[in-house]
Formats: sequence, structure tokens, C-alpha cells
Amino acid sequence: PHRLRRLHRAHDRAPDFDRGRHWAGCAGVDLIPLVASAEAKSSAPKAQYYAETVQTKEKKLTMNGTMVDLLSGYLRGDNISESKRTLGDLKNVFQDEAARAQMNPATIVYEVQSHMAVKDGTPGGLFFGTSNVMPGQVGGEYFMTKGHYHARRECGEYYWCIQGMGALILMDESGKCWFEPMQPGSLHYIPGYIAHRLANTGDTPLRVGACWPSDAGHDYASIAEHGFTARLMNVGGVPTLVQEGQA
Ligand code: S6P
Ligand code: ZN
Repeated sequence: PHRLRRLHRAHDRAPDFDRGRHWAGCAGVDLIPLVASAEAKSSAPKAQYYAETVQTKEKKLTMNGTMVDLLSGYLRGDNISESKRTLGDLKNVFQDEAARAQMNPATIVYEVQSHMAVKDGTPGGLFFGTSNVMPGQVGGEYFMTKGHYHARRECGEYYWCIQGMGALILMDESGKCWFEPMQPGSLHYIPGYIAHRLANTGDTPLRVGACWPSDAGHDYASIAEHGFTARLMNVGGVPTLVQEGQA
């Protein structure tokens, strides 16, 4: 019961993470028809998702404290950290800074949930997350993440598209830039030494799962300084990677 109460608190935290609008609504299903143990039911009636033990016909199964909604990638339970970036946070990220400055700074561009079972920087561990990039454009450039290299350059990462349409924009250290189209089910391996950024080219949220080493870290400074050498633009309705100086 103590553990269940703690899980509830973790879930009820993060009021600024707009679950209702962007996440839970899209799934529309119960995650797993768990039957909470009698003890869990009496102490925490809403605890079905987090039931520590469930009784099946065969045996009692022990669950851990975190669940992934398989339809949306939404995470709930233990060890989850959440962040979001608004248009106001993304100064100088889009090509048309004047257009960005005209838009509502409170508009959410993307949200990230990360399941961090070990401390950031732990060698040999893994992190698991879901990124949620909203549909939208700034001066014809699709809403996207800031993008980064890993601080430990050799660290790779897996992405997989869960919902929506978009692109994984990649750049090597020589500045060569390309992209991989994303659609639900597409799997993307990002090798080490490659900067990566997500862009939503559709009109629904782009939800992408990720798994990366817990000691990878993030190098945002290189991107802040030099940017990506190409930008994914809406050219007559077609997502087009426009190389620097080609616009
Ligand atoms: C972490 C992984 C993702 C991104 C997320 C947000 O290595 O690549 O979880 O952090 O998509 O992007 P960014 O560039 O703002 O960190
Ligand atoms: Zn990364």
C-alpha cells in the first residue's frame, strides 16, 4: 500500500504536463485489463494501472511500477521525468526568428517524458522515453525539437515512430544533413557522432519512442552555435529538406 500511494503522488505531480489534451485523449483505451489485488483496491481504488500484484488463473504476477501506453507511448509510474518546450523557449531555433517572435510564446512545440531508472550519466545503463512533437510551422518550417549530439559522441540511440507523420533529421560532424521519413512503426537507428532532431510534418501530434545510453548526455551547444545545415520546410505542401544557402 505504501508503494501504491507513492506511485499516485508521482503520477499526480507534473501538472504542467498536459496529459489530458495531448496524451491520454488519443489512447482511449485501458492499458491492460489488470485486476488489482484486493489489498491494492481497498487502499487505492484508482490503482489499477499500478497494481503491484495481479492474480491470474495460473499465478500471482508481480508488476513493476511503470507502464507504457502502447498506443501513444505515454508513460506513467515511477522514475519518469517530464519536460516541455514552448515557442518562447525556442528563440533562434527556427530559421524565421521574426515569425517565431510574432507567435504565442506559450504554444507548446514538444514534450518529452523520460524513464530514468538510474542516475543521469551512469555508465552502462539505458534511458527510455517518448517525445511528443505538436503539429505546426514557423514561417513554413515544421515544428521540431532543438536537436543535439550526444555529449559522449560515440553513443547511439533508437527511435521508433508511434503515432503521426514526421521526419528524423540527421547531421554528421562534417555538416552533411539528411532525413528519414517517420510513420507509425518506422524504426530508426541513430549511430554515434550524428546530431538528431524530430520534425512533425503532419497535422496530428508526432509521438516517437526512444532508447539511449544513460551516459550519452546532450550537447546542445554545438547546435546552438552552428545549427543544422538544412531545414525541413513546407514547400507547396511537400516536406522538403532545404540546404543552407539554397532557400
Ligand atoms: C535523448 C533523445 C530524445 C530527445 C527529445 C527532445 O537522447 O534524443 O529524448 O531528448 O526528442 O529533443 P531535444 O533535442 O530537445 O533533446
Ligand atoms: Zn539523443
